[in-house]
Parts: sequence; structure tokens; C-alpha cells
Amino acid sequence: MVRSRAAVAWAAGQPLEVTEIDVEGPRAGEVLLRVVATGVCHTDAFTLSGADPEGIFPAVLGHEGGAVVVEVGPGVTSLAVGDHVIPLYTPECRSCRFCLSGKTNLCQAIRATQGRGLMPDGSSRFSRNGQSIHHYMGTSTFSEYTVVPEIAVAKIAPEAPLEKVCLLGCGVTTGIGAVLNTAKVEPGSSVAVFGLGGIGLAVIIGAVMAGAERIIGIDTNPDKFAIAGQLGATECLDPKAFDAPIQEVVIDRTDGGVDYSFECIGNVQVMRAALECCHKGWGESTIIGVAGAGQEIATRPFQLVTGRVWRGSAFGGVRGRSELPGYVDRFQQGEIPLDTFITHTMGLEDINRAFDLMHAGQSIRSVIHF
Ligand code: NAD
Ligand code: DAO
Ligand code: ZN
Repeated sequence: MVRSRAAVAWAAGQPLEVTEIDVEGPRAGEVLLRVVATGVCHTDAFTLSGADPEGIFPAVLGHEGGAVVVEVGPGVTSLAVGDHVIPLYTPECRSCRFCLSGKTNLCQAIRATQGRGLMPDGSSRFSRNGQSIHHYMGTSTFSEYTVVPEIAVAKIAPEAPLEKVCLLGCGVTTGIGAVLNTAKVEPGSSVAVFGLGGIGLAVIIGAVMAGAERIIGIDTNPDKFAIAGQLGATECLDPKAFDAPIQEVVIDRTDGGVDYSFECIGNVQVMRAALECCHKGWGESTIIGVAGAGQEIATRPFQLVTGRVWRGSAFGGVRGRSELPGYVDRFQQGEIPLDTFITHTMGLEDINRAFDLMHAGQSIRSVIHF
């Protein structure tokens, strides 16, 4: 058992409490990690707000971590003490039907227990004064020490700065992967990106990597436009500045619509606009944003009959153990400008400020240093 500083979500809608918790050591097939740094993603805020149908409390949130292995449980073979790692909310067991299909990154090996905020054996490693605290997304990176299954850990180059590459544990990889793996954007394409937070900006990086010719950034907060332009957006639009619906504005400016669009907000009306701004006959829209519980998307079916395609992407379609180390290497080679995303850094004691900054639209990513 180790004592760990952690930010605990006791109930929906309440600030996190920074406190000390007890973390039990790893059981079979598990590892104990010391988290060096963690990003704060919109999804953490979504769960904390109570809008997440899978949200369970009390819990240690956080899923964008950079960490070091400090203890391995019985039977662990692919990791050793001292390894630098990124925990994976989308594991990769390499033996379930989903992993073996070669068609998806959605490994299901531990899905049931992970969704219930528990380790694969059905129990929790976190507690305070004997009260059990749930895990979150199988990662719980808002704790200095966390326990994760071996299959949910990507081992990365030890030289990579964990306080930066932690962002590859979710947002940045999700955006780039959605472009390269899910949509498979081709050179010369036109792309519309709805929402210019961490995910949308990463989509812009992916679109540049893919050789897109025109990249249209769309956000209701024009403060996001400067960074979007710096990363490669060729123009930016604020939907509030137009009388016409944004899909019509995009169609007018692109000779009939874009080749690819990405929804990076979690707003079902915007998801519709993102589909409908795609070009008739071939335009494809990828949903990345996570909408609130019970919400539904709608469009006229004729939009699909006439050749537009609607897709979705989770963690950018990336198989974490196999592919995430390559993203870290691409960062090291200067291809992924993570520094641009890190607008704020702070200690764990200030983590609630990271949520305030996000809600106020003033940050891209806050990184918490332990
Ligand atoms: P964020 O809050 O940092 O960014 C959202 C952006 O959307 C903000 O810039 C905001 O101004 C803008 N916006 C809000 N309403 C808008 C509107 N009506 N029109 C245009 N712009 C609008 O969030 P983020 O961290 O970038 O995450 C974005 C979404 O992606 C969230 O829903 C998150 O849960 C989801 N997400 C999905 C995955 C996945 O694997 N599918 C992974 C991570 C995050
Ligand atoms: O396999 O059914 C499943 C769930 C996989 C979880 C994928 C999560 C992607 C979206 C959540 C946002 C992550 C920060
Ligand atoms: Zn699997």
C-alpha cells in the first residue's frame, strides 16, 4: 500500500478534492505507476459535470498521463520497473475478437470492469479511510500513484519528456489518428474542423500531415483562431458572424462542400452541420466529440443517399501499445508540436483552476505536474 496525493471527484458537479488516498499494490497482470504529469481533457470535465452516462463517483479521474513503472504484479512480462509509459484508456490485449479482427482499436478484454470503474478482477485499488474510490477510464491519472492493467500501458522512449508526451495519451493522438486512420484524408483534400480545442487543433496537425490543401477551422471562440492558423488552418470561421447556417457558408466557400469534416465538440447540432457541409457524392464526416447522455444525431437520410458518409472515431483508431510509441517518436522528431497545446502548467493543488480555464475557453491544455 502506498500513500498518494490525488484529486478525488466525490460527486458530480463538485470541485475535485486534493487529498491523500491509499493505493494498493498491483495484483496479477497489473502495474503500479508513478504519474509524473497529466493533461486535463474536456472528457474529464464532462464526467465531472454529471452528463456522462458512465460517470461513477467517488472516482479518481484523469486519462492523459505520462508515468514511470514503479512495481509490476505477478505475471507481467512486457513491462519492468523504470519503464516510461503512457496509460491507455483503450487497451490492447492482442487476443480478444476485437483486437484479432484487425478492424478496430476497441479492445474489449477489460471493457466491462473498466466501465464500472474497477480493475479487471472487479475490485478497486483506491481508498481513503477504508472507503473505496473508483477508477476512471482504466487510467485515473489524477493520482500520483495509480494501478493499471499491463494491457493498458504503452511503453515509450525513455528520453521523451513525460510532462509533454502525456498529451499523446488522449487528445493529440485522437485528433491526428482520426485524420490518418479513420478518415484517411488524401493529399490535396479540403477539410473542415468544427471546434478548435485540443482535439480540433490536433485534427489540423493531422490534416497537414496528410497533405490537405485547404483546412477550415470553425469555432464560436475567435480567440482560438491564432493557434489554429499557426498549426496550419488556412482560414477560420466564427459561425456567429454569419446569418446563414455554417454548413451553407462552408458549401458556398468550397464549391459544393468539403471532402472531409471533423466534429470536435460533442454538440449534436454541430454534428449535423459537419455532415451537411460535406461534398455531395463523396464527402465524409467523422464525429470525435462525445455528446451528453441521451442525445441523438439527426439529418435527412437523403444526405447519405447522395453519397455523404458519417463515421466516428475513438482514440483516433490508434492501437495504443503498438502505435502510440511511434507518435512519441514523431514528437521527438519535431513532427507534433505539443508545446503549442500546453497553455498552462500547474501543481496538483491547483487542478480545479485547470477546469475553470477550460470552461472559460482560456486554455487548450493545462498540464498538471506532480
Ligand atoms: P475543448 O472544450 O477544449 O474544445 C471544444 C471547442 O469547441 C472550444 O474551442 C469551443 O469554443 C468550441 N465550441 C463549442 N461550441 C461550439 C459550437 N457550437 N460551434 C463551434 N465551436 C464550438 O474540448 P476538447 O478537449 O478539444 O474535446 C472536444 C470533444 O472531443 C469533447 O466532446 C471530448 O469529450 C471529445 N473527445 C473525444 C475523444 C474520442 O476518442 N472520440 C477523445 C478525447 C476527447
Ligand atoms: O469499447 O465500448 C467501448 C468503449 C471504448 C471507449 C472509447 C472512448 C472514446 C471516447 C471517449 C473520450 C475519451 C477521452
Ligand atoms: Zn483486445
